[in-house]
Amino acid sequence: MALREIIILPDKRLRLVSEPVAAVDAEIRRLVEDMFETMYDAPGVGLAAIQVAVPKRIITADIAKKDEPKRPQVFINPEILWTSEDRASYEEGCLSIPDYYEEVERPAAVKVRYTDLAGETREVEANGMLATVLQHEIDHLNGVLFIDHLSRLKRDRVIKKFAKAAKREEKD
Ligand code: GNR
Ligand code: NI
Repeated sequence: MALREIIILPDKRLRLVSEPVAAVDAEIRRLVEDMFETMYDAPGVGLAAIQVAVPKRIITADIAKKDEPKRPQVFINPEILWTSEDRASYEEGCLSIPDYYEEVERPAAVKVRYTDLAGETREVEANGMLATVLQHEIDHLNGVLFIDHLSRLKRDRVIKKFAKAAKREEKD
């Protein structure tokens, strides 16, 4: 197992559309292990492979509370089959946009088809936190960030702030 570096804004790779996984082999299993280690270390409740610079359609998640046993979940090649009409609002954050949080409204429930670590096709109907996290992570697989769901003013402000921070880093 190994920690991998999480890429942050304005890294252009966050805008890539990730490629489907052809087969769940040893390399994919190693990547998933590293993603869990990186996600728990961060800590975060979800992680998309592109956040560790691998443009493959893989998500790890664990929405268990701190005082509960770990509940690791892996979603490979996830597809949203259905979204509810009713919506829910959560304060979202992203490990690739550190220390920035905003309310985002999304469908309250989703049905997702995915492949598990054994290579089996499965379906899950999620609501609450898991529904939000799945949508946030599937967005990452399509090069979409949660700030894309905010007003242009808010989004441009955040992008500008991270662009400036990167420039300062360059000079140091
Ligand atoms: O750790 C995370 N918390 C979170 C909170 C609300 C909605 C989505 C998330 S996902 C985020 C980790 C992350 O950046 N995943 O891509
Ligand atoms: Ni994120």
